[in-house]
Amino acid sequence: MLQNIDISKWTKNKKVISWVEDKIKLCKPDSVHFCDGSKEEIDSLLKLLISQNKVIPLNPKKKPNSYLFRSTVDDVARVEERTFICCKNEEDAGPTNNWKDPVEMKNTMKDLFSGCMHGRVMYVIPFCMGPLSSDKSHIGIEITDSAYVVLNMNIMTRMGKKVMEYLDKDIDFVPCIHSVGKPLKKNEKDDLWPCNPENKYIVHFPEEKSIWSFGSGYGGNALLGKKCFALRIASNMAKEQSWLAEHMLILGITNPQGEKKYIAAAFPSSCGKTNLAMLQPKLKGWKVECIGDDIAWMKFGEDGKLYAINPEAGFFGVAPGTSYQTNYNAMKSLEQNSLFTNVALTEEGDVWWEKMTDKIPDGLIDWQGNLYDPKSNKPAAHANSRFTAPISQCPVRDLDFENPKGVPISAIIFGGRREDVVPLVYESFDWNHGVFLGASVSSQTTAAAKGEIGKLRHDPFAMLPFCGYNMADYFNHWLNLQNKTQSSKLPKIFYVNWFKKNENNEFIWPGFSDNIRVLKWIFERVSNKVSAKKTAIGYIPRIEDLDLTNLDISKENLSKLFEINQNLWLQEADKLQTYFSVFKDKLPNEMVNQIKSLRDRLTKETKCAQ
Ligand code: OXD
Ligand code: MN
Repeated sequence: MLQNIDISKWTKNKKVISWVEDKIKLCKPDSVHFCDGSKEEIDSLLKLLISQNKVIPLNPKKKPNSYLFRSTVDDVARVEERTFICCKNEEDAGPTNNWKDPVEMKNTMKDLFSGCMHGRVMYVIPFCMGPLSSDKSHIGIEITDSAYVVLNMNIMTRMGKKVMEYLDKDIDFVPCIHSVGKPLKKNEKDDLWPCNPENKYIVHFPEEKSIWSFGSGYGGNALLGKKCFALRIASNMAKEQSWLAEHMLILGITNPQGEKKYIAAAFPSSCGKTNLAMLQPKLKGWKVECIGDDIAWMKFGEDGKLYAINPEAGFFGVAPGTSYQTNYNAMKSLEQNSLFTNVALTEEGDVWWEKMTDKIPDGLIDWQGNLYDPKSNKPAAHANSRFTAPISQCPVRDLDFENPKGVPISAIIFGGRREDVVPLVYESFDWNHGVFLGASVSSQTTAAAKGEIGKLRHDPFAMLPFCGYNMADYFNHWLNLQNKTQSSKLPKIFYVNWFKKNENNEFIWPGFSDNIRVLKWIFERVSNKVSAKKTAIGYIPRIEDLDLTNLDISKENLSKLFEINQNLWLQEADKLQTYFSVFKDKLPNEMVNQIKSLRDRLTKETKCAQ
């Protein structure tokens, strides 16, 4: 039994002291470790994990200071059906979230966490989401019994000693507690990837702004700074304080004349945010630089513009599909000091995943640790396998990444994975219409969350799994932002779809580096340099304004890319109306008006696209 831990030696913040004391009493760990984020600390954790066979060091000649973890088969993705928003009124969580009464859920949590760290070390991780000196940043403390979480949080957040001076100043913090949910009896041998698949709970208390996560050691379920704090809890903070916490990448784009603009873009999980955030432009003279690939916090500056920071410090990217051809900068970012989860291992002690190279290396070990049989029809790396790499290693990291002011956002892009209906790019008529475009995002599902893959689902603002309150109130929050500033200061809103297919089931648009052609049009639209064609769904590019230099694309494919099929769009409007009906009378009237206007425009304009 653990006794006499003097937490006041670690911090003077009374709220922190009593919270940590309380959690020690509840979880009953064998020991407590206050993380300082030093290299020595990280090295000794790795040494411990290596001695326990819980991690595989990669060949330092291939991937210096990098490590491979393998989870169990039942702990490979976010678990949306086990994710809960616990506020007093069920209506405040809304129909798209799983709601539970906070008092009941707190009791359930206390029961589960009681003694859950027996035989384990409790790690206490102070962390900052966003640059340390920024007034847009927020602090959290994660208590966890997983060393894997500590190692990942060390890359994904600013953590350890550097956060303590802020905590000591009595700054408020978001308390986050996590356990793999597998207490050890005396002399019981630990699992290589301890977890408790039958009892997973990812729980948020938005009113008190706290997070409790139990049973899973994986990604967004366990690294609580990411989806739980930076999106679900932060979206509540943002609603209360008139800012935005969004599932968006942030990139800087510079034209050949040296003018620079910043763009934020929201796509559902595993739809190419990381690729877009650091793309290598095909067009000469254009440059893209990366601020972030997953989350944006945007607050109004004194000049009335929206300024964005990336609350994270690392990439927790989907590995399969990433290659030097498709995302050179991501590959460079993960060449060293990186962690890998559920990827395959080569004979040389390097990592591999599907589409990294054309040829599958011989003698691969798959993500479950077995010799890989390429004829098995199974992937060698899990479809949701990940790399964790520091943003500081990204060759195109934007110089303003650490700027405490953030960067001014000129355009916001929404998008999804749609084989048909939705054109390559279109622009909203105004802010209300832009909010409607965000609300109408739908996409085919991917392996990022447990469940069926390839099914079309509505995912408003790509925030369906991440909005920590009633989505209808969230639509309203977005609509109301226009009252906080002049409309000329607000970003313009666009919608893109890289995934349209032709009759032969082939992708029409090459995507990746060629997406610069679309970004260029957006850049020129926000600079008022090009006009556009008005259609029933929004403004689309005039073909002569889309830079197609050196792109081999047929006329038929091009017109398919921008086709606006009246019938399909009317069906789209019907589906959206049915989807919106789940919000009942909470749905802002403006959304109803937008559907009606869309229908009116579609029926008036018989021929929109050509
Ligand atoms: C992620 C996700 O991990 O969206 O970023 O699932
Ligand atoms: Mn994401």
